[in-house]
Amino acid sequence: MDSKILIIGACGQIGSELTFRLRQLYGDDKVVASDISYSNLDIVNSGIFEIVDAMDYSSVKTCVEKFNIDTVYLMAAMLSATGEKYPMKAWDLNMNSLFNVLNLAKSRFIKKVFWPSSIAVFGPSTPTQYTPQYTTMEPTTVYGITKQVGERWCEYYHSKYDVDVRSIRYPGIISWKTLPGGGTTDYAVEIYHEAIKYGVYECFLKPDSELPMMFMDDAIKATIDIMNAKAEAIKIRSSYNLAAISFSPEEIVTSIRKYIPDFKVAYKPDYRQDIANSWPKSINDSYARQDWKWKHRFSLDAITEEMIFQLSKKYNKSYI
Ligand code: VAH
Repeated sequence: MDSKILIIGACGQIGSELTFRLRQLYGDDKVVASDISYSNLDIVNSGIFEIVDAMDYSSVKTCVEKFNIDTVYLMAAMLSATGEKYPMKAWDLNMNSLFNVLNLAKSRFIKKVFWPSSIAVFGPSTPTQYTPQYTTMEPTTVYGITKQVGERWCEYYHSKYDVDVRSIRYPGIISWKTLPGGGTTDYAVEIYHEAIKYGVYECFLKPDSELPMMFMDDAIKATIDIMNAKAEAIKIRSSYNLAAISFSPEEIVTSIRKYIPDFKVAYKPDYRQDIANSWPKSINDSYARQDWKWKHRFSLDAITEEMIFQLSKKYNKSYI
């Protein structure tokens, strides 16, 4: 049987769009989507789908052997906001899933691994503007701690066991197909849906909370580009800084009002404000641009145009 790609966490915000893109690139029969439940029927009903418990080594190994998997994209994780509500569950899911996949690669059941890190690895003592690849990293969220420790384990498995694991520190990601779950940057997705549906939104961050962000199409391209790069081009085996744009809630509101002039927003910061305050405002991703020729495409206004266009169709509204 030809070797195949496995996406673990395929029902999630990034996992679902990554699954569709990989199927487009390599064929439906070369891509196995998996998750802990049938939570995204678009994914479940559009190709090979398996229930896999990322925290259970034998569950992952059974799927890898059943489909002759050689490449794994591990997209299952508990994100920053939910992780603060359930710290031990976040640690268990985010770490055990990584160890399971790294150990399968160490034992040569699989050849290549993608594992997502995040700008959440940075903390309040990190320089906030144009945050460098190498700098102080004192994350104050459980999610950020799991990503910082996970990066160290990825680098260790590469240097000690020659595991070909590649990683990106994702910024906040904006998409229209699948709602995100449990993140601090989720406001930047919710705001478009609420603007189109109701013309009003209650934002859980302050208007000037600038954060690094990226459109999903850019994130998917970066993910596939780093995995397709020659091994010798990947000089950083912890995780690469990756950036596109940075904006604040008030800037995204200004962009949306170009299509929905009377869009109204109320700002009611909650516990996620403290998380946002601990993260950088912008990221220096020069190593990714240098090592594997990364460059982003979507500006804030281009993101808004695409989000308004697609969500107007989804909700049968006519803003474009
Ligand atoms: C979160 N969307 O908000 C994720 C991401 C940089 C943020 O890691 O937790």
